[in-house]
Amino acid sequence: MPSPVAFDVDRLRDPALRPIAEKVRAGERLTREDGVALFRSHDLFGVGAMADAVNRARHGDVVTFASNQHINPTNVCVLRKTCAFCGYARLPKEDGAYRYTLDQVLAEAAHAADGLTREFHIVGGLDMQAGLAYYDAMFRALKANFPHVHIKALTAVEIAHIARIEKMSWSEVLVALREAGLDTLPGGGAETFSAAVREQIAGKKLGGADYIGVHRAAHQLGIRSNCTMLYGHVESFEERLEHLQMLRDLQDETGGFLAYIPLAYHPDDNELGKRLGRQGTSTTGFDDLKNLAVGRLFLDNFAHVKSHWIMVGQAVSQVALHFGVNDLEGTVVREKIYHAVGARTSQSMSLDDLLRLIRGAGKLPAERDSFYRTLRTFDGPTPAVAAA
Ligand code: V47
Ligand code: SF4
Repeated sequence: MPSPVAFDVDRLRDPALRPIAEKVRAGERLTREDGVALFRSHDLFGVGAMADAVNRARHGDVVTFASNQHINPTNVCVLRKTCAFCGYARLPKEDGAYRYTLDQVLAEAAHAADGLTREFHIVGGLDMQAGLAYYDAMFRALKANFPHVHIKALTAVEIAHIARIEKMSWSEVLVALREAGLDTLPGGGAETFSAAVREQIAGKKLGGADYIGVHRAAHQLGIRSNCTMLYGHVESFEERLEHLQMLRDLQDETGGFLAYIPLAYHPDDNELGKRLGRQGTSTTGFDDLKNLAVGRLFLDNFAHVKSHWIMVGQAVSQVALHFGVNDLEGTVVREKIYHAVGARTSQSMSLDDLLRLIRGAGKLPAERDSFYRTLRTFDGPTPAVAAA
């Protein structure tokens, strides 16, 4: 349950937020209706100030990041025609389709030889040729070559896909992959859980209840995971809260989630963007900050809320550090999935740039491992904004 938090209710401009702020102050859990009211309010600073108070009570001024490397081993996906928001997947014979060999994965992973990379984030398509043996061999080889690097790999949707093609249960697949080197699961594949939304944007994809089921199975085996929500497409505020409620309920049950990451929908180069006539118009800064702040306030049983600067840009991510966010997606090397759908941000950020961004917000950067244990802090004066 949340703890009481010092907060000056007089800072709010929107009277509708007052009863919610009283709950935040008293350490009372917010209802779905409260969550919808937070989304409806135009008092962004009021919502942000509440999220900031809750975040500071947990983490003070510390902002964490992990040095990670994204590897996307295959873009071949059986759902290519049905996930309307995806610009990354290809059918097996389509132009641009690829599936890495083990050597290609190792060549890509070779960046980690610098000793700085601490995590491989490995996700790809639902490829009929990428079953248990493919990932088993990959994880074993990565662990043999880079024993110090954590493997965060395969979304719930990919776990369920491997289970289906191998005729195994989710838990059997998870146990086998853990044997091979899997450490944690990333949060992708959640999209928006509402059946009505899924029907419109990802009709054939694993449903919300099953996404939760795979994460429950992982948590029961002691495998921690992240979770996400894709927002800014066709979903309503009520549907966002339905989604957040399912995440909060599982966290109450297992405590297995490490972090929540809202993902801003990018409308370029995908069917959904064309259908909605939204190409070239990504989510607004207002909605990006709201999603992060509401995540912090509603998911009171989550320690970490992460902003993904590749999706919302470095500027919004920096401001988000005062809207409830305590973690930034790290010094990612070669991101592909969002750059296939119009993300204009850089594909990686250097350590220096990340430190500058965090310090420029008056925060204290700390490099963490994949379980959020601090690895190193960065002492020294915080540069003034003008010099940052
Ligand atoms: O599930 C696909 C999203 C997700 C688009 O766990 C899109 O630490 C926006 O979940 N616009 C996968 N998003 C990535 C993901 C993730 C990223 C960073 C860190 C972690 C973590 C997880 O990418 C997919 C989907 O929701 N995605 N297409 C698009 N057009
Ligand atoms: Fe395949 Fe994932 Fe893209 Fe859907 S979002 S088409 S499951 S790669």
